[in-house]
Amino acid sequence: MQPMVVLSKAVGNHRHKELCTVKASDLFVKALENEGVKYIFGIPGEENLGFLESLSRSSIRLVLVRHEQAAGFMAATCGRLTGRAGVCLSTLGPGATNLVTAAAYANLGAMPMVMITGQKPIKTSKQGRFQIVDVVDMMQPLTKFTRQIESADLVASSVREAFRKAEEERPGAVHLELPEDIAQEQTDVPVIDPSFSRRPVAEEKAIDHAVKLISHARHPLLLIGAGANRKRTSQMLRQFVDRTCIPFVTTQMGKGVVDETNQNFIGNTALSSNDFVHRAIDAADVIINVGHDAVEKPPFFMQSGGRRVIHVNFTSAEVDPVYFPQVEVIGDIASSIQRMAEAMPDRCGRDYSYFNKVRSALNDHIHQPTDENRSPVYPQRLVYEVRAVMPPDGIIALDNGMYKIWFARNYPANQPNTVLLDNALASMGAGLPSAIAAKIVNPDRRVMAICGDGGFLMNSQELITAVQLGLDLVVVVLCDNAFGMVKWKQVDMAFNDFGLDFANPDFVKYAETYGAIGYFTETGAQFRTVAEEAFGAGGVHLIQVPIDYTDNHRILNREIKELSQQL
Ligand SMILES: Cc1ncc(C[n+]2csc(CCOP(=O)(O)OP(=O)(O)O)c2C)c(N)n1
Ligand SMILES: [Mg+2]
Repeated sequence: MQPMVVLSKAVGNHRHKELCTVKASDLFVKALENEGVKYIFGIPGEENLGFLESLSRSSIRLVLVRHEQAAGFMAATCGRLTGRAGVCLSTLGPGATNLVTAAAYANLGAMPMVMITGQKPIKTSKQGRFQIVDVVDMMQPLTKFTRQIESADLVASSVREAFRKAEEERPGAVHLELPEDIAQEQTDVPVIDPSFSRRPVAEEKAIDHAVKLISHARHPLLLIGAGANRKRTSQMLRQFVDRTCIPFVTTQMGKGVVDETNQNFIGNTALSSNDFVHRAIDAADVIINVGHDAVEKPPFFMQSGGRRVIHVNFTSAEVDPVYFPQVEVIGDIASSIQRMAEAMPDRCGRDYSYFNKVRSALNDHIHQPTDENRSPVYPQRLVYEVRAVMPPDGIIALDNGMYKIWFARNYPANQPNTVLLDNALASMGAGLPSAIAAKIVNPDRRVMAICGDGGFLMNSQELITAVQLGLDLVVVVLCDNAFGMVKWKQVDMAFNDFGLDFANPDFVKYAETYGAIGYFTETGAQFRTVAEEAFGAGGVHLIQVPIDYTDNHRILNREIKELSQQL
């Protein structure tokens, strides 16, 4: 940072007062440093040049990308992984419009993110309406907070407020617009430090009520959703499971909060209905629903007079026709869970034989096709091989496609945030950028991006960003030459096969033109060898894997339904 400019100004009574003033963009960057920001992802434009110059003298690292949408996905992923808002930067107009998908991704996915966009001078402009769109208004439905900074004196409070809003429950996206002329103004308003604050905790009576209900239940079930994936909750939930022996189920975005190889894990609600796990949900008389987030497809449907539901979350339940919990424990989740565990009598003696039956039927079904070495590769086999290659703390970052269901259902996650998937906006194109961000945040852990051939090409340009950053990254591209997931739905809805097939480039050569190393693997066994080699060698590697989706419909829509009904 540039030293503060010290101006000596004469004041009315002729005494001299020392005033410290600083350029607004310098102060902005200082405020970001004060919030603990380490990286800014983005593409600057002419209107950000003052800000960029301030940034060049800061401790913050600029990660230059090739599309603003990717910058937003990266910033959101930083927020998701750290709990502190990730930051992205773009110019006005077209740069800002490129950020909107990422804004929706962060806001729906509860990932704290601050977007900073430039703007033409607001006091005088000689360029008419060139490139001008109302970015502040455009961001309104996609953010928790969107503001133009109209004066240098508002920089400090605006930045603090933006971070406060982005990070507090429920986290999400915020936006600040810094116009070119304001960035150059001077101000003497200093940065504001983040306050010391703790989340409020649940009322004792609510805890008592929940404990009573669970204690009288014969078949209680714990459901871990997206909102449970926060710092400290993981440890408390594990202790809760160990102490009470209550079986648990995860939603797609609740994966890994508690180790899914734990003997009390029953399954994931990757499919909306008719899977083995839904039989366990049907059999439960009380569901302890932790971190329920209405943004995920409902993991179960309530019916009046049916099983009781205890809603444990930071905020109260959004009621709809299929969700109207009878008891709510509202406050910091970690604290609630810890207090509930302490107040519960040790009840490992309950009869969980039916849940155990569900678990072993699911496990058999998951493991049965893993020795299937066909080419193209069976998705179940691929999931198995990826799990074998990834250590417990390894991170897989999924794009959006058919394989996401297979990974959510069949890949046991060991630790929180080791399966980065988006079951909120469910946008294609986020797999590679989120893997890049995960590797930047966790340089010592294995990170693998897993993308479909459609989704990969939506942000494949970021391969060059990964190469330039010198990252060690393995990118898997699953090729069915189609928008496979939509095809799967098309079959299920008995529509004709139409409009979803495409041609692919040669991904091995494609990777090579970026300075990455490309491979083509035909079988699951080959995949494991190549992936191990790629991680061992370091650098950016792309593995093209032909994938066999021909049995998706039969297995996911029929076989699983029939088998689970027999339980
Ligand atoms: C940005 C965006 N566009 C469209 C969709 C709708 N969509 C969901 S999955 C999918 C197909 C994905 O194809 P691909 O990446 O090849 O993965 P596959 O399902 O074939 O494995 C589409 C088009 C979406 N989710 N996001
Ligand atoms: Mg595809």
